[in-house]
Amino acid sequence: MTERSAPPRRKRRWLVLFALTAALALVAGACTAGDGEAAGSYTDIINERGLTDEQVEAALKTYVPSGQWDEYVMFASGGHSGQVIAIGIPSMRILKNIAVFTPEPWQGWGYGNVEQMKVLEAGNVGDNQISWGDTHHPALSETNGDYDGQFLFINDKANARVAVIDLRDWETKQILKNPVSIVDHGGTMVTPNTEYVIEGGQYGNPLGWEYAPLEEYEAEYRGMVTFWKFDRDKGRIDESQSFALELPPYWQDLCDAGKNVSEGWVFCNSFNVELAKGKSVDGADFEAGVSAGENDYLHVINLRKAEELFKAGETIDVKGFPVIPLDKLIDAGVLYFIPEPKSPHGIDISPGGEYMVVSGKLDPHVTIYSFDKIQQAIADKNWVPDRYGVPVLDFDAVKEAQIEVGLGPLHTQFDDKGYAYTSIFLDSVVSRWSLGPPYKEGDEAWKLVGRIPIQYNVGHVAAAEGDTVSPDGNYLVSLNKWSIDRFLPPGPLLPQNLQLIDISKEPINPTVDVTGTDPNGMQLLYDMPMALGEPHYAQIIKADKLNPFEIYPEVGWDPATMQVDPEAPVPGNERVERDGNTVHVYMTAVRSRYTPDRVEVKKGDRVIWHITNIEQSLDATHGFALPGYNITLSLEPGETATFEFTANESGTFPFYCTEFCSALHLEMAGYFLVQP
Ligand code: RUQ
Ligand code: CUA
Repeated sequence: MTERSAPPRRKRRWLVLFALTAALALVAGACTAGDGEAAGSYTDIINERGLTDEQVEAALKTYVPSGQWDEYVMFASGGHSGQVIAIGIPSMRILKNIAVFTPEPWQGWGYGNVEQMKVLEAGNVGDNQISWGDTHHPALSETNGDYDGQFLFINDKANARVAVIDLRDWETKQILKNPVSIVDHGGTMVTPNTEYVIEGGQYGNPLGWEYAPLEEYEAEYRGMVTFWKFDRDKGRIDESQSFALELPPYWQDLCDAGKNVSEGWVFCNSFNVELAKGKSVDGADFEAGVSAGENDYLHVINLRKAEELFKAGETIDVKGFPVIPLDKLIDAGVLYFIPEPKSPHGIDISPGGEYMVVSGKLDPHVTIYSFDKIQQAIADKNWVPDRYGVPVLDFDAVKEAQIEVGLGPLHTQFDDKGYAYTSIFLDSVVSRWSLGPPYKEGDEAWKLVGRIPIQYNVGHVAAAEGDTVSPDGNYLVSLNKWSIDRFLPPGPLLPQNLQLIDISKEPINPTVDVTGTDPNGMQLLYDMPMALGEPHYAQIIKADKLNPFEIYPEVGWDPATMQVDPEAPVPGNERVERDGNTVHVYMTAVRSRYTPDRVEVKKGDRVIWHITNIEQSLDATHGFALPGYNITLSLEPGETATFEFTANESGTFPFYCTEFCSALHLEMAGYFLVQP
């Protein structure tokens, strides 16, 4: 086997910056002076392609030369694909589609590998196998409110499930089905030290989604938020330490965890305080019924007190899962509401935890609440109870500011300069506005300072580390729902459009007009078609915080346990053993052969097949495909895997390696023979 040296480990940001500066200088020279040998050719290219100065600048800011790495990695939800998509920034190159809720053949995810099948099967609903997900909100693990690069969580809205991905190998390790709700939305978010992974609900259902007619909505239906306890040492959610809260059947939407001054509190918005039941019951469809009222409620949750109730056993049992009932939450001061104007969406906490920002989908403002004022209103008992008895805090007492940002505001991110960025769906812009003290003081506070057009209909925005305690600024990605005319049309199903925006510069003017567009210092850099599903949210982490394995640490590594499997086949102990009607295969893979390369069984035998890739070279991955049996594996260097099946079809089945691993890759094959 040939060895090759590993490329340098550290990200070479200074190199990229140097290359960028040098290239800019060259182009500047080419455009202005027009002299020098190479200079003329740049001008020719620019002229031939008809590029403007701004387009050239955008190209230079996003170009990452061959062999160099991106400064940031964005983990975007994969929407309907049920996966997570990792994208380098600023190049916008896809690095990996991490298989999560949906079987994925290249990674061999869910095609026979016993440990992977267990992870996927844990996400089944009753007897129904669920082989897709609607991923919405990825959440990187945090330490002291900052991304630590260790784990990634993601929810499946369609079936109310959460998954845990280990960022040592970027593989899914755990999937959990929420026992309380059949649909979720407000997940996943983490508390500042990843003690809990938050999963909020969405459409109300009776607890455990038992049957109840819609006429009994008010009495029988409920909302929920679940707190999954994360065990960082094990790298798994600990179900036995997890619990949920019973909430009124207002459609809980997004959640965010408090941080710094508001650590220990959790905030979730909602949008069916009207308790609309649909046309069949109310005479009004959900669209009209759910948006009929002036206000919905921001849910303010004291997580520490909720945890105390859980530990004291103040719970009811729903499908074997502990749920703290609503009356106990009210009595113990766990739950408060705050009115939110006009079909709210989004809840985002400022970096220092002082402010809670919500948007009204039908209101042109963002509304900002103060955590101090919320605490004061609670202390003053400045509330009236809602129909379920939950205290509704006085809006004016807790409001800090309202800023007009445009039509259809949704989600907000933050930068390092005291600005917030709100996606504006209907106007198709991202609005930049300034925060109040301690970020900006006096006249500079609470002001709209920029509106950059995007193409088109933005949902979430993601800024570099833009929801942590220390945002980076630099870049923002607008995750647009419609692309319309941006790309060559691949038939009527168009890709989503992820647009990269430079937010590193200060605004030029102090204020802008809310009816117009004025990027005012922001610059659109790049359009990336996303053709795998609808990425909802994304998080952008500095690449040098990630420290993945280059190869598995030892030969025989089991990614399920993140340890060496003592039973893993290794060179010298390869064999085929029969035990009654069960045949055990112990196989190794290395360039360019399987040992053994012939396995013979009888029809009806149970086959338990172990393979170790004994390679220790970077990127020396082997595949394993068994035709006719729906089995495909990806065996990364050092990895061991086991698959099981019943040899129910007799015949001759050549198996082969599916990764072009060497010059003799086609020879990496063997025969599986099933005697009739
Ligand atoms: S929210 S539809 Cu993230 Cu705007 Cu889900
Ligand atoms: Cu191993 Cu191709």
